[in-house]
This record gives sequence, structure tokens and C-alpha cells, in this order.
Amino acid sequence: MTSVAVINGPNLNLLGTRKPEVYGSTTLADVEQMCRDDAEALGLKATFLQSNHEGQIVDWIHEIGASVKSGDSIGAVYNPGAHTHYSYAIRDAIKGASLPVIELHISNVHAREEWRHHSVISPLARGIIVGFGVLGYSLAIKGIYELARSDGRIS
Ligand code: CA2
Repeated sequence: MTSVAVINGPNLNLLGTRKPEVYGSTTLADVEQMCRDDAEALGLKATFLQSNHEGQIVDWIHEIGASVKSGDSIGAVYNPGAHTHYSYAIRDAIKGASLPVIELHISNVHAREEWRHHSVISPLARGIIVGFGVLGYSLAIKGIYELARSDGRIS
């Protein structure tokens, strides 16, 4: 079965346990189940990943990029967390691996502090979803599926 990766960056393991006024009360385990169900409804298998470590995420991006190249994956839905705003290592990894990525943010980063308004990832993203809460993960899975179809990478 063709896979879609869902990657979560630093601190997103805390989802649903703190700051519910910003990020809601759904846990990352709930999001994982939702993503698995959404992917399955589209005939895809979701691979769910979270790390607080930049290098680990760089390694995963390389691996998923290779899976896209071999036709085993359609790409990644990615919430880079705070890496969004400064990680050129992750940006280079996405570029180097030619990874199709949908960047997603649970909160509306543009309605928050100034430093959250800029993303170093966005120029490399195929699409961006911001401010829909955890529903954004479902929208992003549907979005990357449709892009892969219109690219002719899946039928
Ligand atoms: O809105 C988003 O999804 C963010 O990517 C979340 C990041 C933040 O740095 C970005 O600017 C926007 C932070 C994730 C931290 O997640 C927490 C969840 C619950 C409690 C504490 C942190």
C-alpha cells in the first residue's frame, strides 16, 4: 500500500496536555488515529512520526524522499513546530530529498507573535494549511493525495 508520512516536530508530543487555548485538547495519539483513518479512506497507509530532535527529522526526510522516488510514498504532511521559523537544515533536507510536503500549523501563526509569521519551510512546500486546529491534518492528507493524483504519481 502506498504510504503518506505525517511528521511532527518539537514539543508536539505535548499536544492536548497543555496550552489548550492555543492548540486545543486533542492529543497527538488522537491525531495519529485520525490520520490513519483519513489515509485509509483514500487507500493510503499513514506513517506517523514525531521528534524533538532536528537531526532525526532530517534523517526521516531523506528516507521518505527515497520512498517517494521508489513510488512507495506520496510525500509528507509536516508540522515543523518551532523549526518552521529557523531550521535551514530541515529546509535543505526537503530540497535535497525533493520531498513533496504540505506544511501545516494548528494555530494561525500570522495572528501570533511576529517571529512566528516567517517560515523558512514555506518556499519548498507544495501547500500550506494554517489555523484550522487539528482538522488541518485531515485537510493536508486530502491535499497531498490530490496533488499526487494530479502529478500522475498515483491513480
Ligand atoms: O501552530 C502550530 O502548529 C505550530 O507549528 C506549533 C509550534 C509553534 O512553535 C509554531 O509557531 C506553530 C509549537 C508546538 C508546541 O506544541 C505544544 C503543544 C501543547 C503544549 C505546548 C506546546
